[in-house]
Amino acid sequence: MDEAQVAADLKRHARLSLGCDRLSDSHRYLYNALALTVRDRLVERWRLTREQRRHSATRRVSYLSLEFLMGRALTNAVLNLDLEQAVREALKDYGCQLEEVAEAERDAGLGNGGLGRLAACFLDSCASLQLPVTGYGIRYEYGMFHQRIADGQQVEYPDHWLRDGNPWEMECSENAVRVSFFGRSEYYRDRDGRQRARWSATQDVLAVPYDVPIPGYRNDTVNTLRLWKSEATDEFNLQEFNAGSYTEAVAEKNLAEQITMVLYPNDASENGKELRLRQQYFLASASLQDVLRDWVREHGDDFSQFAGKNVFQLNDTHPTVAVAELMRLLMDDYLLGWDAAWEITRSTMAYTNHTLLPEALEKWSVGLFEELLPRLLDIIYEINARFLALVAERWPGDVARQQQLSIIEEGDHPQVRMAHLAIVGSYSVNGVAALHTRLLQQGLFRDFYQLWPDKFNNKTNGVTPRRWLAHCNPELGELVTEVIGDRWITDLEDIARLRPLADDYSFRARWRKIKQNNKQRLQQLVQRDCNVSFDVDMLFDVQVKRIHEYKRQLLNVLHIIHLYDRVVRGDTAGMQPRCVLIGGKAAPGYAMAKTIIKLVNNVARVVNKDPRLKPWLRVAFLPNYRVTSMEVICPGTDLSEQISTAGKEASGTGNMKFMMNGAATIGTLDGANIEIREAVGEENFFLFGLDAAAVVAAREDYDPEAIIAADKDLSAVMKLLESGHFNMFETGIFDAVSASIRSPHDIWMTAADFRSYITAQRAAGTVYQDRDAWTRMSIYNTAASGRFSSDRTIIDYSDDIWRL
Ligand code: 7GP
Repeated sequence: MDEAQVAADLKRHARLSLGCDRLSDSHRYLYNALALTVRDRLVERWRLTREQRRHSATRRVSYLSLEFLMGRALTNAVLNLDLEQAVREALKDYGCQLEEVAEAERDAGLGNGGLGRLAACFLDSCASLQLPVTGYGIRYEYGMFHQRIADGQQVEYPDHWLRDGNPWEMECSENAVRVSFFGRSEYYRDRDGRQRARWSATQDVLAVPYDVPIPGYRNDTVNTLRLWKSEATDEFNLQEFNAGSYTEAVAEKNLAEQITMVLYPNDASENGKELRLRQQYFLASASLQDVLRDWVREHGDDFSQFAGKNVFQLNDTHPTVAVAELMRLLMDDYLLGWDAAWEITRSTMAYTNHTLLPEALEKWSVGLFEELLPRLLDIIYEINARFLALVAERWPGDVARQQQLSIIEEGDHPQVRMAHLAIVGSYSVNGVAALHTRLLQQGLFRDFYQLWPDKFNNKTNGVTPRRWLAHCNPELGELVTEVIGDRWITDLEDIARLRPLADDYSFRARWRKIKQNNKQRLQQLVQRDCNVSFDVDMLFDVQVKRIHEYKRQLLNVLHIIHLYDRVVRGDTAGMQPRCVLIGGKAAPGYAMAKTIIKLVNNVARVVNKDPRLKPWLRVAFLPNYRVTSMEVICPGTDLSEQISTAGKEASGTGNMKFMMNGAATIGTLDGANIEIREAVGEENFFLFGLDAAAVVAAREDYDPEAIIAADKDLSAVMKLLESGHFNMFETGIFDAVSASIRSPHDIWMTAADFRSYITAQRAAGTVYQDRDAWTRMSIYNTAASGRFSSDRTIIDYSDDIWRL
């Protein structure tokens, strides 16, 4: 029935909503008409979901995140609403495939990497589990930059993703709120003689919400992602206009709109820029005001039940100023006393940490805070004073301990430590994989853990099996459904039932055929975007993720150079031919990461143009890696590279997507790799390298020069790298790279893990040559991926932290 209706709606939207009569020229119009057709089916369910929630007594969760890396929405909605048949049918009238039309959608790239994509997977799981969770984020006008490669180097282009409009957002200007900056704190006594504070002489901007529907999987639930856009307030220009300063007035408007103009493209590194702090406060304040306004609408100004009905999950420290902002709103606007406000704050805030890297731990200069958010700094000081009194009680006379734990880092340039504010102001602190949480407890947040052991908990990450298997790998998904039913889509643990089928010859053959088809798709992408010919009969070895030294793309390159060296020397006995794909963006200011991209490209050029290498090795760097490329990459991958220095990758989530799609992992004992290996069994995982404890121990007297000298393969690789073989007319460009490998201070320990990495790579190549053994391993990986569904993660959050 809906089939005819979808077709009719599509026509109507094309004609009436978009006013176009020729759709054939570009898929753009057709895409828009289809998006509106699908959206119609979301809107009613959306309203009903909101309606039901209003009348339910359960707690609601606000997931606060500066990043939501959503990717495309159309195909996801089509899958979750079960509209595929109807849509395909309707598109026949236009002689179009759904896949072609879907290509017209730009990725919503409102995030950098793992942290932002995790937030997106969480939203899908919350809606699919019908949990009352609202995402709160920023509607960046420019998302993650577009990466092009010119002469082997990364060049950044702005991503004006909203240029052609966004059919998935609904502006709700009636729910706009004001957010203040600058000004000063003022203290006064109210009529009852109580001391009160207010923030005066502020400069305000408007926060306007844009709501994005988040459909659950075939369950009629539609949750909300509310993204805030900054705008100038209406009165902003009155005085200036009256004074005749038209241009100044308009300039001020720009200033207000700057706040949500661009996503900061730094992954796991903090950056200290004033505009970034403005973004953080803007999100925190607007979202809290939104929740409080809803509360007051229902309950008046009685906040006694508020904490039982609300949770704010802070996605890393980025939105942590919310701790102080909730205190301010409750005290200054709703006139609660400190103790009542604090009780509410510390029982509604929960904090997730996503990294141990010290450079990513946010600190804001006290001076900046004082200027931009004076009232909030007052509150932070007060929180800190009370907290330090507690520390003094617990460890009497231990001044050093007080300094270590203080929210304020003293010194010539005092700083606000946002992680400390997050821990002190919340009732739950979680890491994102077992090892990561342990390292938080024993290392980074040790003293806090001693103080409040019960606050700390682990929530191992997961990814949504809808996007990351059902949607991106339909052939495999259908095979799985054919043999075990479709329950896995909403209960991924059920996919374990595939395991025995690994013994079935004909099942293995079908499995292999699907992998070949997916490799074909990937091969086409690489041909189109890299102009490199991959061969689907070779092993596809893939590393895609942000470029960072700790992730050690460099170690991967050393392996490539080693293979090159072997082939050139004629040492190819037993060698497995492979195609290596590397992709990812470097933060624009991260010179070493950019040099690594250049190195990958230069090595690829030398390898690919040498006819001797053709039967053995092909190398490509994929430009502009993003969610949509991963949807083609992970189904077509044989070997997943998860090779970070142990103790540095908090969890990893790409590792889970590859596993789900039947890739084997070569990896270190880091992040969720450890749990992946446990789940699939050590015989189905290519382990190498030092573990986290050994990394720390080895650092004591680390001597990479000695390691290089003792290893003739590594010596040969270094020699090639340093001879200029990969940078003939670009003298010296890789000096910093080789210097870092040779440095006794190389904290990434690249040389230390080289030998065991090469050995593990050889083992993987050998297993691959036994097609049946490899296919079994592939099936086992998919079958063991049940734990890594974000549904499981969200159920854990819901049970232990949110208590929904
Ligand atoms: C990432 C971690 O690096 C990654 O290991 C983890 O899987 C992911 O978060 C999700 O938990 N961190 C970031 O993307 C990031 O920006 C800085 O961290 C705070």
